[in-house]
Amino acid sequence: LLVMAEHESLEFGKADFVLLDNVSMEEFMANLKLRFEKGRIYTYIGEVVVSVNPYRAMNIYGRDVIEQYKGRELYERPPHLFAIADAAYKAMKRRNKDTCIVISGESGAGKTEASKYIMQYIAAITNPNQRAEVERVKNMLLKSNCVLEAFGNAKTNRNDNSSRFGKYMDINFDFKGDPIGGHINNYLLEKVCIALFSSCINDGADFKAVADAMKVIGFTGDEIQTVYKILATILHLGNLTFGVDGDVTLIENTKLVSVLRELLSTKEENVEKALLYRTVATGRDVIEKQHTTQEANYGRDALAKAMYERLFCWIVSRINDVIEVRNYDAKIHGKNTVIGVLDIYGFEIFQNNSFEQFCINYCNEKLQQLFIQLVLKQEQEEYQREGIPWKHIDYFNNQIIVDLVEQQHKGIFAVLDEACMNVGKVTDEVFLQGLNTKLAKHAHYTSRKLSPTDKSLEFDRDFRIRHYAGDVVYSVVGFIDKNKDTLFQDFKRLLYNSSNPVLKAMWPEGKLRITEVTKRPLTAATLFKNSMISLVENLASKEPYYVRCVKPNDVKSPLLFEHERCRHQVEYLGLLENVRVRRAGFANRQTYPRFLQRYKMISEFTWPNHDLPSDKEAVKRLLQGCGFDHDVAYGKTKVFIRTPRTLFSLEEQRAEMVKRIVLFLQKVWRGTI
Ligand code: AD9
Ligand code: MG
Repeated sequence: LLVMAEHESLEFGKADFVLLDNVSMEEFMANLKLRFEKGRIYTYIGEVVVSVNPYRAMNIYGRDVIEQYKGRELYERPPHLFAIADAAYKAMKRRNKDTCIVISGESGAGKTEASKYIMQYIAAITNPNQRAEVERVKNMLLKSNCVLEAFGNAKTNRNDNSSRFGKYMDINFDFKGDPIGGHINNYLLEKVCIALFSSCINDGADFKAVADAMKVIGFTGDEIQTVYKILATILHLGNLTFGVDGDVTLIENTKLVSVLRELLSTKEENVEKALLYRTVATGRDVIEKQHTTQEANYGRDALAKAMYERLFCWIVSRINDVIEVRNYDAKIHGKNTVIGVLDIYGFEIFQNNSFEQFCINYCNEKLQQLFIQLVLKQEQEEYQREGIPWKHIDYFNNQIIVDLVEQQHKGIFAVLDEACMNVGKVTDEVFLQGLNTKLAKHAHYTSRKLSPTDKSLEFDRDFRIRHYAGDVVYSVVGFIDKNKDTLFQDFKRLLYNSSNPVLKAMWPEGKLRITEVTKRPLTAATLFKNSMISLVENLASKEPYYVRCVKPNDVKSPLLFEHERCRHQVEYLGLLENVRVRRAGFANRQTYPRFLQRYKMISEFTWPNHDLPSDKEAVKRLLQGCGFDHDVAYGKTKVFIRTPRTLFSLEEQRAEMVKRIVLFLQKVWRGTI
């Protein structure tokens, strides 16, 4: 195996960036490119998998390959997603730890594909006894992907099957290590993608696959019908236009109103009224105020988006109903561990960046901060704690940018919420002025007012954030609207009063009468911020594994490795820093007793028991005996092993000894000794 590993590293570049001769951007890129060209799309940085989208079908995900990775240690096989999935699974099963796999990278880099392969791997290696309940759960978990993609993905110019929502999925396992349930959290569905939505289910076969998957998951006939009706409503709303007659606003294509009435199971006059008027309470009086055409247009679009978002969230919650842990047996046994898989949008820099990009990029700042906390900072702190000599590695700590966005009172979200709270006319420019006042001195914030000579920024429109991944100019246009995310109460009442119970149940707040609606709903920014904070808390409580996806080119070519494009991604994913810390550091660490427990049989000094003054001394003697002393450091409570190869070799010797011991015992048993 060692020979195989060597061979692999010579012919196809280095399988682990930690093994580079020099850690420089040039060498890193050369290795990444060489491996991509040789069809080696995965490379490690320690336990992090770097993946380059091959843009072609690879013959590396079959049953035979799964068998090769099952139960193996990370370094025994060429780098692969399966190895990471197996490592996360082993940690969960052997050490009873909750683990998570965080998949990041920009749009089209291969995150969703990676998450699916990981799920498939886990499904394939579990439930050897074919328990029916476990098979049912596995089937649901896999089928749920199909449904979520149908409703939450869209064709964009970056990716034909782009996820327009972030997804975190927990898979629960019982004490045997078999999946018994799961839970999905979705984040920030990009609602404007309803415009792109019709690309989703665009042929008969896809349509049937989705319909079948929905049936398998357990959606009832009525529910599925309602889903179609909502989709039809959304499409029809897109065709609805308003005009004026004198000072009366009216619907131009009135035939559509009766179509909508039918689809929404309500009265025709209710549909018309909700589209043209809003009910307002002035003191004790309730009056109906007619929309201007502009307001009517706004209301119609808001309705379409809100129905789509509500539908999506409802689908997620229905899937959760079905996949939640049911197996009470597992609960009695007390052990119910989790592997979480996070597939979330990567950093985005578009020509025109708005509220959505701002949220997405904030999310990436949070994840980068988590990465720093878990991988870089924690690592350095452990060496210090253990008294291991250590040269500090410099890295950029992006906490300052996280604060810029989320800090109370003076963060960008706070300024935005404050602007939205104002009574009277609130405009996007007022919000920008607020930012300029509060953040004038912030090193990572600027605008045209603050740097008047910078022609790349428009007055009264743009601000620029210096993200850890690079500079992004955001246009404030639409921030206020998107943050308030208001849907006229009249629409909520309309949908709640539908005689279709499935639709009605999606809009419980429509029950409130106009005079009862007082509480201001949380803004989109606050909801997103809260969901990110709890996501990061959740991930931080688990043992993390990382997959970092790189997109080789913008034209979906399997042959093209655009150097500059890739270099930029390597830079903002912080991969070089990752290699440096990893290299300066140690591949593996174990407490002395644990180390002895596993390897004591390979040394005469420690087998079956040692008589040295401490476990630490015993481990020292063992490693000196094997000639590995130069590759390790002895901390206060743990031994640190620098290169994976040493560990690998220890594992081999152990396996060999175990085999011999077993043979010996067999002979004793047969009486031949
Ligand atoms: V987005 O942020 O949701 O827009 P992703 O999820 O990062 O994006 P996705 O996984 O959807 O990207 O991959 C984009 C396309 O690349 C896929 O539709 C495949 O055509 C292609 N791809 C990605 N990974 C692989 C792979 N391992 N093998 C073959 C791949 N093709
Ligand atoms: Mg995706």
